[in-house]
Amino acid sequence: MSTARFADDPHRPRYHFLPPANWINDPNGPIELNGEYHLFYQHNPGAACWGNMHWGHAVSRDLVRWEHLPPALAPTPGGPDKDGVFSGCAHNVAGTPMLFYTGVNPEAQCVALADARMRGFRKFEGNPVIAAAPPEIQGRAWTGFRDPFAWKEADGWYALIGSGIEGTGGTALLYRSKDFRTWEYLHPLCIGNPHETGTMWECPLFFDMGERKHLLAVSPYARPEYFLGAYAEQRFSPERQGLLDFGHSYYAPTGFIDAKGRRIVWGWLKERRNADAQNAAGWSGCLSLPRELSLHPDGRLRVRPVSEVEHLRGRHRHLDARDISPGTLHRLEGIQGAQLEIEAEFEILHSAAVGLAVRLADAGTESTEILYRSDNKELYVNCERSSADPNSAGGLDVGPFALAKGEPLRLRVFVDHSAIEVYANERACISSRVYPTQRDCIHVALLARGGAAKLVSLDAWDLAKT
Ligand code: DQQ
Repeated sequence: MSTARFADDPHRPRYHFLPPANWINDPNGPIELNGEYHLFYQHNPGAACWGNMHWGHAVSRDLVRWEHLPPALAPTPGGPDKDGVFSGCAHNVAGTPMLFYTGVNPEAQCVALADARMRGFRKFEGNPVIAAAPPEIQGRAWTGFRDPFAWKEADGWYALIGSGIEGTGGTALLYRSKDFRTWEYLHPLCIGNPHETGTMWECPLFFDMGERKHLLAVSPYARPEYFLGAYAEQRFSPERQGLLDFGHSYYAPTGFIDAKGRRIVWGWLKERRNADAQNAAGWSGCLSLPRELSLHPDGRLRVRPVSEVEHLRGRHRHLDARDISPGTLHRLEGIQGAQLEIEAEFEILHSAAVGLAVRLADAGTESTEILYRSDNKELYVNCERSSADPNSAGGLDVGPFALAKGEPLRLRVFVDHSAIEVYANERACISSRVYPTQRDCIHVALLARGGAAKLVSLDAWDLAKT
């Protein structure tokens, strides 16, 4: 389908992944097969709102340029997925690529088999492969049963299914299989604190991170949380915890381990404008850039865009060191655009807050500020003044972030029309959505508050449309 009708849309992202039209939510089943990356996603092919869930499908050789293929899975009338093909994963099972997903009403787990090139799909005649959750978990009712995430161990396949225990906490139920078709329930992998991570975990993701650590990420109807910890005897003991992204737009991340051993994850970047605006636009949602997760030497989670994102870089500009006096915006005359990557390093010096403004209007009336606050140890994207349109929510995307003494602030910022992604020192991320009303919201500025800071260097690139 041609996307020509969106050519003048000022808000549609140009290098973030999204379908040719209509609705996208969760990424599903990323997999590398025969040198190609396949990405699936929750898709409503008929409207720019959630409903009639299909698995959309795209293929790429470099994780950034995608060719759209016909949807891989659609609801089958009368089948266990008649009311929607919900989220899941994909694996190569003894030479047969297989999709593992949830059918709904009631929630049941299903599989589909693909041809060797992953261009044709056929649902397994024995579906559902897991007809129902255990009647109760630890003597209590469960809160949901969906979004299988599988991996292989020496003795066979394991899978987590997102769930929760009423009055107790969110959980991921662990299953085991030899053939991906017959699954045996084991037990909850771990159970969360209901006050921190609710009583339902959607879209569990579980990676062996090396260094004898595993990562569990879950989407608890709030910003996705990750746990790093030890996995032994089929139980997981969290040791560290954090938000995968501080942005309120980021949800339902999933990922896979590619042939190079990289743990690669996408999340859904939800819209922040009302349903009428989404319908009028003819599209809704996009995915984050593919992010590589690994461990810093000190054991903290390291997050950065995959290196292939650099393939998008076009015209480059560089700025040398300069002081940033407090209280005024220092507009960067040579650097303008709505489709940019900016890499900047700052010394905090005496400032209480330092960072950048992007999507800044000529007259300064609309602006999105990306700031590190050394006074209260926070990183944030302030969207309160991003748009004069009352139908788009502003909001503050903020999370805890502290620099060590003398450590510079290293920001990597991706501006893609309405999609903004910020990476700080490869250990914190913020995704936001902004809808400036003025076409001249293309400026970039430096800013400091409460004292002077210093720009050590800044590089900016125009990024190509994919
Ligand atoms: N989205 C899917 C579900 C999942 C939720 C439905 C998370 O499978 O739990 O579109 O956004």
